[in-house]
Amino acid sequence: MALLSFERKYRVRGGTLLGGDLFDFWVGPFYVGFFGVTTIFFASLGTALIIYGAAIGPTWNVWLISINPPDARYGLGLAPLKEGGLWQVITICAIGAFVSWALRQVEISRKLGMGLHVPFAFSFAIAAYVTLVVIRPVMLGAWANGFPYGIFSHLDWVSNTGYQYLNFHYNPAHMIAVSFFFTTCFALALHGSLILSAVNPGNRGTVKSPEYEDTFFRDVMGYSIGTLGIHRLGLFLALAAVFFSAVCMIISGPVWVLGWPEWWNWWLDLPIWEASSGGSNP
Ligand code: UQ2
Repeated sequence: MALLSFERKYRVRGGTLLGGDLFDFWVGPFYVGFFGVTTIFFASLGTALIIYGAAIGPTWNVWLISINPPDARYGLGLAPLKEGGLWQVITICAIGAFVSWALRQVEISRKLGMGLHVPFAFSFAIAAYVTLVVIRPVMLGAWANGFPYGIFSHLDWVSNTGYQYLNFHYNPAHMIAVSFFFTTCFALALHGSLILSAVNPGNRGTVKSPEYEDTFFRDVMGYSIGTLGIHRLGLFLALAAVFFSAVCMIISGPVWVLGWPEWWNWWLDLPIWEASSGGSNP
């Protein structure tokens, strides 16, 4: 409130995608907008249905509560509410809330005259979720392949789905995703520590400018990626990690149904070995 009394210039009208001026207002610090309303709607309905699902379930133990997808015999059809239908409606609510949130980010970005990098980045997270609960189940022919909404149950799903392919660490896209996750951590550790070293240089030290940051890395390794560059790199690394995570799940089942260690037999099956061994499939 105090902030907004002298920063009114940030509360400009317009930039909306839908609803025009109708929802173009704030409630306290929050921008509402058409997609603020739809976010509240989907999130509230989804949460209420999760609580209802817990109420008709066997436990109130928060670790064990689980809203499960339908049995495989329902295929890609609608299931009765108490037999996976709840999971289906909750999934629709979740996607509705996530997409509404992304579109609300778009409206706010447009309002402020900023790029759409934040909703673009968030859309990768949404796509990863949709990959697991819609795209992969549809490709496999049953909603049963979605993951259950529960704390322990979703962990069990991850473990079971992994062991279904014997050793998931042999999944090539999983390898790439993990490498991007590690590199993301590496880049953020470099960046976070560099910024703090420049801005918080110790007792009576003076705050250092970006030229010092460049100089540090030029002295260390002959190269600085730059203040804008490190953020481009960070965004790329994080989104690549999420993207290859989705790829590693899409190829598990729809593309490759055996154990992932076996996938590497393509190497032994190369025709160049034929004269000496005949490969793994003689
Ligand atoms: C940098 C720079 C920053 C940074 C960091 C670097 C001034 C404030 C961390 C150093 C990063 C490099 C050299 C890229 C490393 C590559 C990978 C794949 C991790 O130069 O410019 O800005 O924060």
